[in-house]
Amino acid sequence: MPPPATHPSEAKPSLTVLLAGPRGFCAGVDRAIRIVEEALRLHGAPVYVRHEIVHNRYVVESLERQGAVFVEELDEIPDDGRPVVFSAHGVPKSVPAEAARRRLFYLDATCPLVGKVHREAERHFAAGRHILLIGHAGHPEVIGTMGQLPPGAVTLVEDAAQARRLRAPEGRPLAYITQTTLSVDDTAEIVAALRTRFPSIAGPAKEDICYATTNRQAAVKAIAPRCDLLVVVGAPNSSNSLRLREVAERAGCPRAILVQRGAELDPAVAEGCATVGVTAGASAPEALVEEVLARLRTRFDLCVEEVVVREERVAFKLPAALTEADPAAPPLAAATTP
Ligand code: 0K2
Ligand code: SF4
Repeated sequence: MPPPATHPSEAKPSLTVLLAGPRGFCAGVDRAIRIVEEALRLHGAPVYVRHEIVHNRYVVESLERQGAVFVEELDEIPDDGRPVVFSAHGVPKSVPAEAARRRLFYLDATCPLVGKVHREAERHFAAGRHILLIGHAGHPEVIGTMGQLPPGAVTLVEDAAQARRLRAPEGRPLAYITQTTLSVDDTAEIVAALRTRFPSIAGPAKEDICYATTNRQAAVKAIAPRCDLLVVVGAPNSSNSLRLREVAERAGCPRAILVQRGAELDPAVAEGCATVGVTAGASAPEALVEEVLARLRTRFDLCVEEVVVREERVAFKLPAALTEADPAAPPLAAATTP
């Protein structure tokens, strides 16, 4: 039997969707989630996790269903011998110190690229330098990085205006380090301001923004000028996701919005648009991108095109405490340098 004819008035308007690539999970997020899952598999529930393992409610709630218990501080955890995992964003040195004092079994899911910044900070401090950390006040990664060193060793610099009026300690050499999830362009401006004021300041070649943050921003820049609207899938407390929304608007997209998942998106927002861009922060699973596309399909006939600006082949090993605990565990992807 031929399919029923569609009345022209019932046809959905067409909408082109440009999917940014890369988008979504990075190697550090993938590793952090696998650490919690492996800890649950090897040790059973509950496994405590200090802070959201990554800034995404869907991820947190799915781990909770498997037996993870999320806390903000170690004093919320009983001395019951259960494992505790530190989140991907890193922790001040006082946290593993307190865990060791209480003889807790802890697993550190700090991204190795955040750990690299911690070691840079320690190296500068050992060389007698005062450290300027470019980052956002109150963010857990900033708290963790500042907490690698004694109070007063690190000064936070949040923007170029602060860099221009900064009063550095007299007679001390300076160094700068950065949060890993910043805006590439804003950070370049801050670094330029610091280098102008302090020409001998030590630091990385550019900044410490990670490969994943850099690539996701580059992908958004590539599609933003072609889009009438850009949807970022990510959480309001996710630094790298918030940066993607800013990058989209600065790169020429008239409107960019952040949604946590499909249900949050009113598809009417795309009414009158010819092209909508979609991306996802490093902590947002692809299932949530699929939800957003499904939501748009309720109102539009989608033509989806993926625009990939860079391939990523980065993977990080799990901590030895997990891999060596179970010789039957499947082999893990070898770590590669970004
Ligand atoms: O972007 P944020 O640092 O706020 O963190 P998430 O959204 O959880 O993304 C993972 C990055 C963690 C460390 O860099
Ligand atoms: Fe690591 Fe970058 Fe991912 Fe953060 S965003 S977890 S630094 S790879």
